[in-house]
Amino acid sequence: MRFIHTADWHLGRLMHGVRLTEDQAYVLDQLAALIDESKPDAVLVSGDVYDRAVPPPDAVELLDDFLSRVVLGLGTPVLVIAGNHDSARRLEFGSKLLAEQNLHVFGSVTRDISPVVLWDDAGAVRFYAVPFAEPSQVRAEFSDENVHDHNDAWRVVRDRIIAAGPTGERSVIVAHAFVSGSVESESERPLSVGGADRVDSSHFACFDYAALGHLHRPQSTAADHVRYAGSLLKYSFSEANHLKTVTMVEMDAYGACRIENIPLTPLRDVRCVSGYLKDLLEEPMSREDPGDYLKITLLDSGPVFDAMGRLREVYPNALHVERIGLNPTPRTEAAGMDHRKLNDADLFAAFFSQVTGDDISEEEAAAYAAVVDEMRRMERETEQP
Ligand SMILES: [Mn+2]
Repeated sequence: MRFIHTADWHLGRLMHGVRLTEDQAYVLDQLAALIDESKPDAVLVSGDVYDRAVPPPDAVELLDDFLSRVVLGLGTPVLVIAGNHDSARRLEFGSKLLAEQNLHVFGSVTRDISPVVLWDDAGAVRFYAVPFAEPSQVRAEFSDENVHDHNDAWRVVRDRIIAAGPTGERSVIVAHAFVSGSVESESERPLSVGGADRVDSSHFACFDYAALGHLHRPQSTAADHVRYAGSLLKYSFSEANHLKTVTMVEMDAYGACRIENIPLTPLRDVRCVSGYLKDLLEEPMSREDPGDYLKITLLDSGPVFDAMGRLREVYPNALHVERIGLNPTPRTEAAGMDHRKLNDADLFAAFFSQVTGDDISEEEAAAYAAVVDEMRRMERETEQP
């Protein structure tokens, strides 16, 4: 059994105000060509298909086009789950009809987790596709009052799958979750505030392969077969040194997996460069790719007039210019940090201490986390009347 695992496409995403649809279409073309060439038995998309609950029309068109080419044109079954960026209800529209064509879309978590079963010469492989869900949704759906966080939710889901499935058959789980010990990037939106989103790798290691989504750096976690495919593209400058890949998995008759990472070549790379303005303008550091998405750090200490305007004449996709050596003396520890690198809770703690003159207490931080989680939950529920 051969399948391709990919995740975190974030179709419709903006990076520093620039829409990435053209870049996404460019790599999806390569993925379609790879599917055509390698003829996998299935393609797994582990959530965050879209960047937001109501994606822009060109992103919807791009997904429609890609899925039609693969499912109808190439006859390859595709399994898609919703991630935390997707609207479960919108994504699952028409899913019963689409399943007839071998496009299996899972939007909302359900009590009955029935697998998509595919066959090879050695028998059946059961693919359990579990979309992202809030702990409160799992608590209600599974009528289990003991579900308080994501780890509890996954324990219940895993136990249900294992209890219902036959033993001895090969199985794959498709999931969108944050496995403890894995490495984050800057472009992921926390699943909940304050670390309550981490789940134990053991919930996934018991399957022959775990096709994970959520974290944008391609990585195996805990074991080779528990894997994040990583995002389709670099979605922040913190990912400039990532090699984005899709994962090709070859499963043998006993469920052992051989994993190969296949790089996709972006239309424009995401890079960080630094230098003096004069040098950058007169001797472009990378004449070969001046159209890449760039973060430029200027080393000049004196005043610089219209740095971005002048840089863009040479580097049309310069997205961010940073000056070092110009930062005012920070008043507090957090004020000296780059606010884009702080998470919600740290940002609020910095704001709190600036307004009150005191550091935030543990109780106050916990109260803040509870309010934000509740707010996010309500947002999702209004999404899903
Ligand atoms: Mn994501």
